[in-house]
Amino acid sequence: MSRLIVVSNRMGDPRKPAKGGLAVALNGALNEIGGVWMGWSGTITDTAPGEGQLHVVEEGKITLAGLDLNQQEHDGYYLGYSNSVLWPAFHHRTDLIESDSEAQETYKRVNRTFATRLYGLLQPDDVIWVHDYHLIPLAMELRAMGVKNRIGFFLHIPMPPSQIFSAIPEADWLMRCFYHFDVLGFQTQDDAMNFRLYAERILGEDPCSGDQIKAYGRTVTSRAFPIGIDVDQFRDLLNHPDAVELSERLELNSLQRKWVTGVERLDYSKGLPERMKVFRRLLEKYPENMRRTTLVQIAPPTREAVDAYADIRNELESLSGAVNGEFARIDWTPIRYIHRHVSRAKLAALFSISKVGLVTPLRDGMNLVAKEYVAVQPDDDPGVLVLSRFAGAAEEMDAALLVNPFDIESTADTLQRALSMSLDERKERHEALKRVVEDGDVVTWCNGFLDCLRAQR
Ligand code: ADQ
Repeated sequence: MSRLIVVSNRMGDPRKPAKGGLAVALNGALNEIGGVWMGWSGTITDTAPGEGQLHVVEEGKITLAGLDLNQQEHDGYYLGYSNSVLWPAFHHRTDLIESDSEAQETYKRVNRTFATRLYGLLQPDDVIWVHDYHLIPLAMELRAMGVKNRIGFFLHIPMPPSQIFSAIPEADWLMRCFYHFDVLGFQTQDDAMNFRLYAERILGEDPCSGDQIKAYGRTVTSRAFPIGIDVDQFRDLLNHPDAVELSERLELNSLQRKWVTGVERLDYSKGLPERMKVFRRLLEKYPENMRRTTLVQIAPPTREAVDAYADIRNELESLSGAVNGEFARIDWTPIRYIHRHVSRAKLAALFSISKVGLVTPLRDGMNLVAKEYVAVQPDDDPGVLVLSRFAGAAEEMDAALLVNPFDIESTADTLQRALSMSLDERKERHEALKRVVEDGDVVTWCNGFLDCLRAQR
C-alpha cells in the first residue's frame, strides 16, 4: 500500500505518549502502513526566512520531519494570518480579523517552505494528508512544483458560509487554494454545504453533482467526515491513579453537591463568558441550586500573544469573580475557575462524576469534549450533555439537550432541566449518544478519509 504523508502545523511524535485522539489515530495509521509526519518542530531559531533546519528522524516505520521556523515566520504564519485572520473568520468573528498583508505574505511563504522541504521526502505514489487552516495553500504550492500525488485536506474548524468567507482579505485566492486538493474533508454536512454554496453563489458555477465540485477549472471531492475520539483510550484513563484519587475526593464532596463541568482552551469561540452568565441566571432563577450545584470551569491559556485572547481572559476573570462575590457562601463557591492545564486522566475523572457536561461554544468545528464526556458516563447513572447547536457535534449528537448559547435565559432553563432530569430519560439519551460516540470513533474517521482519498484517480 502507498505510504501516508501527514502534514500538520505541529508534528506528532510517536516517541511521546499521544495526548489526543488525533495523534493516536494518525500514529496508528502511519505505524500500520509507514510514512512521514511533517510539521513545525516547535523550535524557533534565528535562521533566515525559508532556511530553517528540517530535522528528520526515523522511528520504526515512521519518518518524523520537524521544520524550524524563525520568529518572524512564526509570528506572521501562525499568530498572524492563521490565528488573527483565518481562525476568527472561520468562527464567524469577522470583527476580530486583524488584516495584515505582511502576515499574509509570510503565511504564503511558510507554506512554500513546507512544500519545498516536503518535496525532497516524497515518493511518486505517496498519499498526502494535510491538516487544518494553517496549511490551506500547501497543495497549490506542491502542484506548482509538479507534484501529482493524491493530496487530501481535512478542516478541523467550521467552514463559514459564503458571505463570511468573502469577507476574508484575498478570499478568492484562499478559495482557489482549496481546489488544488483532491479530497476536502469537513466536520459536518453543513460545512461541506457551505463550501459547495460558495462555488454556486459567489463563483456562479453550475450546481455540482454529488460530492464533486468544479471551480477554477479543477474538480474536488468534498465530503463530511465527522471526527471522533479514541473511546477505549479515554475510558482507560479512569484507571490512572490520578483519576482514581480525584474521583474519590470529588465523590466525597458530592454527597450533597452536583458538579457541572466545562472544559476547553480559553478561546473566544468557546462561549465562556456566556456560560458564566448562564450559571448566574441559574442561581438567580432556581435558588434551590444554591449550595448544591457547582460549575467547574477548566480553561487553560492558549495563543496569549494574540490580543483577543488577553481580552477574553480578563472578561472571564471578572465575571467569575463577580458571580462568586455575589453568590458564594462561607462553605460553598459557585464557580471553580481553573486557568491551567489539567491532566487528561483528571479530566476523565471529572467528566465521569459530573451530572452535567456543559459544552456551549458559540462556534466549533466538532468539539471533542462533548464526545469525551459521553464516553465516560456510567451506564447506570449517566449525566446529561447540554450541547450548543453551533458545535459540529450537534449534527450527530441530537440526543443531547441542544441549546442556543447566545440565549442566556433559555440555556439556564435547559441547564435546570438537565439537573432535574429523571433517571429513565437520562439513560435513554445516554444510550443514543454513546452509540454515536462508539460508532464514529477516531479510527472510523481516519479510515473513512483515507479510503476516500485512495479511491481518487
Ligand atoms: P479544539 O478547539 O482544541 O480542537 P476540542 O475538539 O474540544 O477543541 O478538543 C480539545 C481537546 O483538548 C480535547 O481532547 C480536550 O479533552 C483537551 N483539553 C481541553 N481542555 C483541556 C485542559 N484543560 N487540559 C487538558 N486537555 C484539555 C479543534 C477544533 C475542534 C475539533 C478538534 C478536532 O476547534 O472543533 O473538534 O480540533 O478536530
